Amino acid sequence: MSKLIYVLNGPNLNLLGKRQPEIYGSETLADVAAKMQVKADKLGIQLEFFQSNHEGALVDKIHEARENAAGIIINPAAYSHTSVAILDALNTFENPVVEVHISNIHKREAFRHHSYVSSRAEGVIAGLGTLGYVLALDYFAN
Ligand code: DHK
Repeated sequence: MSKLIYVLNGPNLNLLGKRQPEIYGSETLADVAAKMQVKADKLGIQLEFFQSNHEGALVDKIHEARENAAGIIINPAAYSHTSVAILDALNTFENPVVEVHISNIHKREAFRHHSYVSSRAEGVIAGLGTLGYVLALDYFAN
């Protein structure tokens, strides 16, 4: 059976493509999902996509991932910088986690420089635009 990877996106990423395109680019989240799916098909990986603007909904999805996912690719968005709840949920997940940020959070405001999730993630990809999500799939293929 092929590996199942959960791709989780946090608040405001439903507006990708419309929201501050000078920072986050012009692709929509559906475009990102489509290009990840093309890559995942080549790698024999199955994907489950989920986006929510709600912290608890993301926690619930991480709990679901505990039951069946071989890994998680997560862009927690603003919750990266605030959410102990998402960190705690990821700490209950036993398989690898890759954190993705579209922008380089270290080049931006100081409050974005710290991510709670980074202390749990096997790796962090930041600043490579939406390519970061596709590169995270390569990690899981290896
Ligand atoms: C997305 C967000 O929505 C911000 O809150 C983060 C992240 C950065 C990104 O670059 O993908 O600070």
